[in-house]
Amino acid sequence: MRVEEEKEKNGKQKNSGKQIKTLAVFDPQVARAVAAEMRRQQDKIILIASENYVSQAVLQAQGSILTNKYAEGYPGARFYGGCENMDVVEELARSRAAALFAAEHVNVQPHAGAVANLAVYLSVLKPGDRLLGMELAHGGHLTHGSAVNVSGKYYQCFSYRVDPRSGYLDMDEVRKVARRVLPRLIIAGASSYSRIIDFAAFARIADEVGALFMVDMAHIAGMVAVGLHPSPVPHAHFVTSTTHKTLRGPRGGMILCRKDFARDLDRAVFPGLQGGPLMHIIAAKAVAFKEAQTEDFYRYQQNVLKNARALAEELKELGFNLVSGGTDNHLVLLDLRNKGITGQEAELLLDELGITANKNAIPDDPQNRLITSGLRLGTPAVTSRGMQEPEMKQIAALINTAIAGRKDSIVRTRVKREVKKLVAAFPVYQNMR
Ligand code: DSN
Repeated sequence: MRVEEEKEKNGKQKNSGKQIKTLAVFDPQVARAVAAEMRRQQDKIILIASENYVSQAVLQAQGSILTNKYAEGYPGARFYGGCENMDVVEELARSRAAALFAAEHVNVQPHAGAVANLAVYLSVLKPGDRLLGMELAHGGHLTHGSAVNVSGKYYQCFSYRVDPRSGYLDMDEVRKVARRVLPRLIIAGASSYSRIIDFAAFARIADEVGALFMVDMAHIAGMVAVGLHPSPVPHAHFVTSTTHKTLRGPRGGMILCRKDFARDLDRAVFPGLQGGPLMHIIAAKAVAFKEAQTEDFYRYQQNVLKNARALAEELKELGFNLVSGGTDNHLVLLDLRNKGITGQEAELLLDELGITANKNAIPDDPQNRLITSGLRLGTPAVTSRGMQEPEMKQIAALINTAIAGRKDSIVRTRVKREVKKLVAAFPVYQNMR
């Protein structure tokens, strides 16, 4: 044992006569960056609504030798020999996701959420067809028809917006736009919308105008998995998601769809858009789906929601304006205009003090999208490290103090110190180097 440890320390192991060098020995530059990132993730309060900390089991699967295997095709129908173990892994991922979300068909191969969305478009749209999604500047996503994205270049894209006064989606307005545009595909789903989306109402509108209906549930997938957010699956022809946000799996995408669309959808993913699937990531997805079936995961999602409400309430008490006035999910969107600071300034200031969040456009933002008037905050990551409502209140107070006292170096030092104390009490990846 001691000898093994010694070898490991030297970063060298003997294997069939070949010397295997660890990352630290072979590439200290990359190793140092990874170690520094580990410290950053430990030492900062991460409030980026789309980020999380995966479990060691997910990390292990993701870092496994499955990365060595080509497995183009699908279980039972591969283009390479030696895929028997890949079939096991992909079947596990597919069947677990199907059970978790009560889906008729699942494709776990998309490398990312963006690819998942594009695969749906490729499977049911022709170039030039009309697509209707939520406006990016009102909380939608780049891949839902933004002019700078392939979706906006290959299809005719239209968008609906939130009500500027309430900050809520107005389904009468969505219906009006849909009736005017007559899209082939309607997309619901957002990256900075803090309210429940009425998927049934969207489905009725899609039905009325003869459109297909897709939901991108990337942000809310974890809550949907445990039934703490209404599921889009019964209402939509397609549901896409990433697996790394509230779902707390590896970085990647997936698609759920109805049986009738399965064949074309699978073909759109492979060979339409991708070649070999990332089997190590698919293994990690399988692990994450298993985790999502546990009681612990249910409690985790409950806490994500409780924490977001506590953060929102406390920030309101402290005089912050919240777009839509609050939250029903894992995120809060602050309108910073009454605080005399832009989103960009707030992001930089807070990160310097140890709180990481992202600047974000608010509906009809007077600032451009690199500056913005908003800040998006989310609770998935801090909840994964065990923080609860008292800590959310503390974080709200730290944000307030930092912004109010940003010109005072004594205040800034005090905030930094308190952040340090807080993160030290909630370690991440203990005992890992
Ligand atoms: N970039 C992600 C987010 O932060 O919401 C969405 O893809």
